[in-house]
Amino acid sequence: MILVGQYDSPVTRRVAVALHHYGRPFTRDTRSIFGEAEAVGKISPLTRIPALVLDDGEVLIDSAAILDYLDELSGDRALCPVSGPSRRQVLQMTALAQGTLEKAAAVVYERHFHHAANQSAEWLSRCLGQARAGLDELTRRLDRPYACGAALSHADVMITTLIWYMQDRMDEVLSPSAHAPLIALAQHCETLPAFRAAAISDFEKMPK
Ligand SMILES: N[C@@H](CCC(=O)N[C@@H](CS)C(=O)NCC(=O)O)C(=O)O
Repeated sequence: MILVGQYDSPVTRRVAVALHHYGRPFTRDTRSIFGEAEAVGKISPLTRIPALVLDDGEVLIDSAAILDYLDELSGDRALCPVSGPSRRQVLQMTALAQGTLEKAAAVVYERHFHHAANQSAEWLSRCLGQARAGLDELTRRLDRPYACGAALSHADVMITTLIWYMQDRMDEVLSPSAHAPLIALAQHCETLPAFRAAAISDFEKMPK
């Protein structure tokens, strides 16, 4: 399998963490969605990452859909319960973290692609508010020691990669006090082998 995407993309890194957690060997295609958009677009039709190229050449896109496939292969080791309230809890926490990321990314892209004078203050304010609300709600719903109780799940992975993104790109909504439990969870997860194996190299970062 080939994982397409750089690890400063939290949704790409979450797939990488799961691959390592499940012990699935893979290689990487780290070409940039911005600098090498044409090449990435030939693999991933929306020119988005992650994409996972399977050994027979089939290409899977979208982190949730990719993880659904990997979970199916992994049986009891899956980072999401197969059914019931615990599955809903993991899926909802993961969706909350992923939605928070989307709002944070909207802010980052607005600032990156528009000069200050052309940025929409109204849009930025809305997205920042939504991102802050996402972090507040994630903090409120934490069911420790992990995000959804006793077992590591996709929610922990998404929260951890989200926290890195917030700290690296726009820590104005991440509060060291109000969101301390989320930050502590991410710090703990970063020490786990699957996360360490998916460490972010300096080269794979969006130009500032
Ligand atoms: N829902 C998708 C989101 C994928 C996504 O937005 N990836 C970003 C990188 S974090 C991307 O490719 N952005 C470039 C673009 O949308 O043009 C997933 O979970 O895989």
